[in-house]
Amino acid sequence: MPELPVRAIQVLADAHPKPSHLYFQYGTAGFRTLGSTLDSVLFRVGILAGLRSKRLDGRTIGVMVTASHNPEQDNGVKLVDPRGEMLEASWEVHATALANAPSTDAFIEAVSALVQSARIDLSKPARVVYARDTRPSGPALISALEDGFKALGVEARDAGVTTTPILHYLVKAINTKGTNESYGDDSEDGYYTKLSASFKKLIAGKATPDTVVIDCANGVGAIAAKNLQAYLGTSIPLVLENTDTTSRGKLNDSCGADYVKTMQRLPPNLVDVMKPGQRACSLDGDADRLMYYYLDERGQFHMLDGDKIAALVAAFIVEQVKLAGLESEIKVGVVQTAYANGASTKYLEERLPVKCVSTGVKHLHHAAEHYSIGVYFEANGHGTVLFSPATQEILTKHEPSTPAQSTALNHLINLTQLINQTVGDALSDMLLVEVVLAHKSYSGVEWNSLYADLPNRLVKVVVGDRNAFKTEDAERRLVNPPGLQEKIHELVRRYEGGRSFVRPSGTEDVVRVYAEAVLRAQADELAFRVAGLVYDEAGGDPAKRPKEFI
Ligand code: NG1
Ligand code: ZN
Repeated sequence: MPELPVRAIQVLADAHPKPSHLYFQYGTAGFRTLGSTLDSVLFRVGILAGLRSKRLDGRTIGVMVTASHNPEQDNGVKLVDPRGEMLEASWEVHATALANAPSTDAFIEAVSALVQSARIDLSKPARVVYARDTRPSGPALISALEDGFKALGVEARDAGVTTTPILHYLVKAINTKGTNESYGDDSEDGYYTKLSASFKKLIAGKATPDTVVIDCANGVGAIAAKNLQAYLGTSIPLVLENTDTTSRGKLNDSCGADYVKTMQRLPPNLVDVMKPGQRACSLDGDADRLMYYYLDERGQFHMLDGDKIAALVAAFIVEQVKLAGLESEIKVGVVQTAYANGASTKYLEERLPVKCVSTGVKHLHHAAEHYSIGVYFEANGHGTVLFSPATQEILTKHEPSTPAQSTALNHLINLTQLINQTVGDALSDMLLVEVVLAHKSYSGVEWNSLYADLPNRLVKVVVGDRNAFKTEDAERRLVNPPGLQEKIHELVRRYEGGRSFVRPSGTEDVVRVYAEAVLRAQADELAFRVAGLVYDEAGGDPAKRPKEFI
């Protein structure tokens, strides 16, 4: 039985000491904080990824270095399991334990304990594929990660600078290579070819879509969008904006999907670019979120968020399943979180099964796997559509009895190719939206009128200890601090169409407050009043109480 290469780990771990005053937590998006503090975390994640691979018999694990929509100075790292999905939850605890071991000796002890408790066979190979986004702190963090690989003897493949969804694609493609479940060629070329070929088939015979403006958030999505554009050729005219990935300070700055969603407005530098009625969309810093929008004839901004994408796509898929004559065999369902606009939930519930789960892609993804076709989107624009293995088999085996059934069946098969089956993917989702719009002959206006969003507001509250906030019922109810939920409920009752909930963020040291109501002013007021309750309850300094917390 081989032993841990303790000496090699020791020497390299000493070169990546843990800052003594910091605590790192593997949250909903992996580790994420100031990039300059993450050196030891990356080194340790290199070893953790190797151990995870050994545990899974040498299957390839993914490591993505990104902080997504966060400001440029932040960075982060997350692990991707062999099927291209998020790291299994039980290993999040191991990740946190390894990251916080105070010294090299303590770290080696924690690694040994993990090898024992998870019964890791050290004689197995360790294989990892890794990538980063365009953040300036990326290269140094990658070299810390590579030291981790070196210490454990990991066979590591560098996927360079690429998007989160492409890295997930690669992981799945590598692990299914040569099997009958092959996900595609394990290269970026394989990814672009798969997306562009299925897109072209899906819009064949339809009018070429109008020009779509893509705000690339000055991030890695700019590189991927440019590559994809070459594969798409003339099938869809794209105009790429915010593509500066080299100037400091530009990433996600007044642009990108998160800016659009939280500010509920156009990125300022698109104001002069967009024509009335023209569609545009924003990616986030690692291109796994997508927000659509358009300006109407009066120049008014209309946002088409993840909920609107879910509504558009779910209705289209239900229609195609019916047309293919597969209604009794294939059940389509939608998964949302409590952040979904109440109007979207109402619209969807009238048409198909809808489930609400806790925030975090892993919860959405797992719930979506319970349907034959599971559509999941977070309001912030992260989402995808999952086709179960049984459904994929039905689609390949089904014998259509009319030409119309055959057409719909082919559309569904092509959708399984177009849609990223591993994680939310802004570029794949953008093409999906354009396919549905082309089929329905919808402009942004018709799409937007599927239902009218309830006005809503999302507020952050800085508290002493966000871990004091505990929730239940898919985060819709607070159970701790005691008594606070009753006070929130009491407030909500006073607002027409009022809904509000409070939960600790998994990616920032804050508590989030969401509120919606029939009227804009009421949604704002409710959000700020609940934020005030949270602030007072959580021991915020009265002198620093934000004045808008009425
Ligand atoms: P937190 O910080 O836990 O609210 C945010 C998003 C999630 C998810 C993660 C991962 C909101 C309200 N929350 O999580 O939906 O996308 O980041 O990036 O949008
Ligand atoms: Zn992202």
